[in-house]
Amino acid sequence: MDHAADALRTDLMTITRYVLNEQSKHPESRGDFTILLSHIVLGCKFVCSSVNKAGLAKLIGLAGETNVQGEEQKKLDVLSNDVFVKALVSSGRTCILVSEEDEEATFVEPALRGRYCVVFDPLDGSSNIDCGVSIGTIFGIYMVKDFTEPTLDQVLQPGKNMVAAGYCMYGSSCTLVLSTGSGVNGFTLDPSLGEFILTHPDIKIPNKGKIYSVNEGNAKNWDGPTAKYVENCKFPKEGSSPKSLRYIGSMVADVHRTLLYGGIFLYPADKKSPSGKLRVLYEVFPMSFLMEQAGGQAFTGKERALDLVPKKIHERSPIFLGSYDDVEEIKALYAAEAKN
Ligand code: FDP
Repeated sequence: MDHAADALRTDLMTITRYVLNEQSKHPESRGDFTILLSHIVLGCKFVCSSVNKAGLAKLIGLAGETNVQGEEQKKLDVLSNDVFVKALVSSGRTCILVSEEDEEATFVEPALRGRYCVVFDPLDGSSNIDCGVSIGTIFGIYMVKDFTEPTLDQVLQPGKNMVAAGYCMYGSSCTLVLSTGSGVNGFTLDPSLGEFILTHPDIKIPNKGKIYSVNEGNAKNWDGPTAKYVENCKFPKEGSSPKSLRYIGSMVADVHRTLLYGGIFLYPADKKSPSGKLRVLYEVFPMSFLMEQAGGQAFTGKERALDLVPKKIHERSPIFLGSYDDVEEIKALYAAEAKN
């Protein structure tokens, strides 16, 4: 790579320019998606700025409430949720919002309604906030034909019906990874410009990776295929090298590394949590959508993750996602178990 040329790069592909370019490929498009995305981007910039100064601005710690998942809400969780809900409603392009932080879906008032449903986790990995580990926002977008009478069925759709998905990671840099259904692109926030610039065009996950990522503290409660898979990662057959273990415990950061370096991220079912931990609509679906768009796979232990049809907005599912060949291995183990 020519770093000197890179440093002098003057033709900046901002996320807005990128989405406008994509929009121009669809002459029938009215720019609604571009407007919606600009409101999501604004939310991400606000949360990024709040995360960066959390310690200084006394944003660390608990807000004193418990959310629908029974988890204590952090001040930053509450703030991020408020910002995203307001940004999405005021875009005038949404009709239903489902947030990890809100028990019920938000139905946007008629005057501000548009044809998109947005499912999101405003600040995922929040147990990592107080120690400064990378956290992120995850979102998925559905489009509905009729938004005059919005109903919950419009968001209780399989993930394969999403029109776009992405996440923004608040880490050593702020990175927004987006797919609108034709590949995956990564944009890094240039704080001096206040703009997300295309830095990771057309991300493709390696077909096989050297890393597995799982909370091994749950191992005693795993089912057979998960236990066998992790055993194979550590003690592979026929002299191949063992995989390295990396687990941050913050889904956005663990999935981001998996997407760039390859390997597999697992949050399986276990005896204590038979449906796993991660939520279908705003964790499993967006990340599975991105993985497939980057050439990887996502599997629930039973089926392709994006084929799942959720019955409730906060439903959970086990998930195995990452490099194509690595996910094939766990699929084979579940298939073998189903046969016996
Ligand atoms: P957190 O509880 O910190 O909000 O679903 C939330 C999540 O983090 C994910 O970001 C993360 O992958 C997972 O939970 C971590 O769970 P464990 O602590 O059980 O490993």
